[in-house]
Amino acid sequence: MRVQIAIIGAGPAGLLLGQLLHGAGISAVIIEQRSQEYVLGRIRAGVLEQGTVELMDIAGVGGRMHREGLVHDGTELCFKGERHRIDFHKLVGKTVMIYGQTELTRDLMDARRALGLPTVYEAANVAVHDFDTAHPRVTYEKDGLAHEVQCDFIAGCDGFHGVCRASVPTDALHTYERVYPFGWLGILSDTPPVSDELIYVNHERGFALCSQRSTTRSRYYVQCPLDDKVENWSDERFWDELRLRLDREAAERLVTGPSIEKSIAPLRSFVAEPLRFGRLLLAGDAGHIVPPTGAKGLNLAASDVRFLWQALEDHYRGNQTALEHYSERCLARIWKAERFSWWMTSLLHRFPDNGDFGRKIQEAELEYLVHSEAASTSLAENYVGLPFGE
Ligand code: FAS
Ligand code: PHB
Repeated sequence: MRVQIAIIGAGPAGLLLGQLLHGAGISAVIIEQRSQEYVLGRIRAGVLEQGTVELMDIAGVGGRMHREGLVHDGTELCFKGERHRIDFHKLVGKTVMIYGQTELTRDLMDARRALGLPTVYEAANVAVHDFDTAHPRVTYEKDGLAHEVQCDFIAGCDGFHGVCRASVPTDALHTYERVYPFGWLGILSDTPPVSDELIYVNHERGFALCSQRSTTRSRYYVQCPLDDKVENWSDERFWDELRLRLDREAAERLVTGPSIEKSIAPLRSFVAEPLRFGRLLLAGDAGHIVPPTGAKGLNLAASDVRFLWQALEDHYRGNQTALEHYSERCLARIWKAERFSWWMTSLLHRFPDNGDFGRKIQEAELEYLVHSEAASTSLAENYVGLPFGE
């Protein structure tokens, strides 16, 4: 097979890039190691920045998102048993969209299928070759048969554990990493959300987050030890622990029910530099990871894709500037999101080594944050997504 772009990975980054390239008349194939059902079964992000919403509209797949997504004007911070609202719309004139990553991925998969665009699921032994030449190749096996794709560029959208970044010579890559000493235990339930907007909780027992997927489906998280096991958590134990971390009003309002998904995710900050190696370009989790506290992971993937789509479109029009600056443009935005995600995580979680002093500093910062318009505005402009030009 020969295409202009070989995209590795059918997560949000790969699918969104494929849709945008199609709109620009650029041929691409997506090669994914898992089945569609497996990809859709992963329960992940829930908050879309306006930039991501706009990109879905440009890609022509925003219809259901606008019909079923929930627009939120703000969020709440809960500490010392009290909730404080941060009003995004009043402070920075922007909002966020609550629409699960699963639904966004489903919309992109459905659109790709309807257009009959080439997508290989359950590809085995995917490998990338010769990306330091003008003739990169991808090989894979499907149903026991070997296949090869010749292309102009390879888009590495294969996530943190993918093959693309792993194929780059280690001396060509510099990585930065911080692993956090706790995880998030998440539960999905068909119960009405406890509040109209999200609630981020700083509590002596640990962080908690009340999120949602719709008016009838909720997503909750509690901070748990890194070595904890999901088998240790019955639904009842989860609900009891969540209640202990909520303010009184939310604890009384909480509607519990059977979990339809329950899992523990580790938290890390990670960045690989640069993001381009000849004809291989990394986008999304393949190049960086953020702790989900700032709701940035999916949105960063979308902003990388925006830059990559523009760079590839310009390349085929004979202008190489955006391609030559792809990595630095992405990284300028990535590092600001990494900082915000690290800051939100540091502010809201219990760190084993922080001690009483660390706890008092967190409380002082939260008090300052909710009583200073300047501090609240800073949180708001980062949470809704910084402008692309910056
Ligand atoms: P993805 O990892 O989504 O997709 C990569 C794709 O590449 C996968 O389908 C994978 O199967 C495929 N792949 C991997 N190796 C391959 C190979 N060798 N060959 C072919 N295909 C290969 N973000 C938030 O904003 N909020 C959250 O609450 C949140 N929660 C998360 C919870 C968990 C457990 C995880 C892991 C991440 C979470 N994230 C969250 C971040 C997440 O949403 C990512 O940012 C988002 O999925 C990034 O999308 P992609 O870059 O497309 O990577
Ligand atoms: C989610 O709904 O899964 C979610 C929302 C906001 C976050 C993290 C996760 O910061």
